[in-house]
Amino acid sequence: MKAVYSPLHSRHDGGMELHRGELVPCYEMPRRADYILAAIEAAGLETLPPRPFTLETVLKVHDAAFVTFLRTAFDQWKAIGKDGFMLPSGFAARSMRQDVIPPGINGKLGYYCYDAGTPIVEGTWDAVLASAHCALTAAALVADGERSAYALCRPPGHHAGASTYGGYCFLNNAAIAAQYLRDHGSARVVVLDVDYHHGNGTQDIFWSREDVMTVSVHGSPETEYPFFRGFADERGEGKGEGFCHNFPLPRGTGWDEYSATLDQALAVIRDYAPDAVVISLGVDTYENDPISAFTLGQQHYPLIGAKIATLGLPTVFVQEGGYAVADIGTNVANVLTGFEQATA
Ligand code: OKP
Ligand code: ZN
Repeated sequence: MKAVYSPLHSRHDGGMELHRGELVPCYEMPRRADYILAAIEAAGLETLPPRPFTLETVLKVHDAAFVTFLRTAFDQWKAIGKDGFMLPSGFAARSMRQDVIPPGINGKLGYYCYDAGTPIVEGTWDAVLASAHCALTAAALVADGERSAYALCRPPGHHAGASTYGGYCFLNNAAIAAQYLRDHGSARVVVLDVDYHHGNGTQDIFWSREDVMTVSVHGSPETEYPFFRGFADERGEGKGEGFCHNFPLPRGTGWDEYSATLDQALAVIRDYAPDAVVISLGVDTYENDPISAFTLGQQHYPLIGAKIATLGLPTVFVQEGGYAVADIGTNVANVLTGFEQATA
């Protein structure tokens, strides 16, 4: 399997997040990608740089004003004499107006962002765009006939909605990959999200669409981030009704329950009979993950890859979460090699 990687990810660094009432360095840090790169190279994957792309596909899944905001936010921050990292200090929550986009940067942050854990620094846009280009390149490889490809995306993307960001995510790399596949020969695409956290951004983007099904297996929003999405009764709307499937699981879930649930998710995907699948690949389901509470061990990640391979579909893997930094590379490489061995 080919892997796509850009060193520009490291431009997104230096931010702090509000975590349980304290400002702490972000769990989503550049070293994550360094460990993944080392592990996939050791596992024998060939690594390519991303190709250049226009914003065409990005603008099919994200609002244009939102993309402009992400591109120019730090410049506006500097224009008011600030530096460092930007976090919002007020949100457009219930009872607040959603129809007025604040002209100032502090208002804009709260309008587009929905948590206090997703800082923007000077290099964030460069990293975000490179991350999206990694996903697009992996999708292009698969659209051009590769059985599978892996995008080492950082920052991650699955919490980014059509016009919202949060959860360390800015542009939705998996949604962008899915849209690219739709535009290059796949009539039906599924995004299967196996990150510990619900893929609320991906669900938002495809909520009213029947051509891209979203399926997510995750820690229950009753106790886990993003708290307000990811319940089992969310099924899509309009033309998209019935094309969204959520499988929330309680804290403490281990391999037996997890694998049985993944089997159910795969059965839903088979029924839909897609032409391609995008995997939002988070490995924060790992027992040692510092912000998650499933109990999967290292030995389970090849099995996840092998299960995904049973779909027999062109497959784009897009990196999402995983914060047990020292083991993240091993766990990612294990999914990919498990997939390849089951395919061969
Ligand atoms: C991103 B991904 C605590 C606030 C919540 C957000 C977790 C985002 C996970 N500081 N942090 O799905 O792995
Ligand atoms: Zn996650």
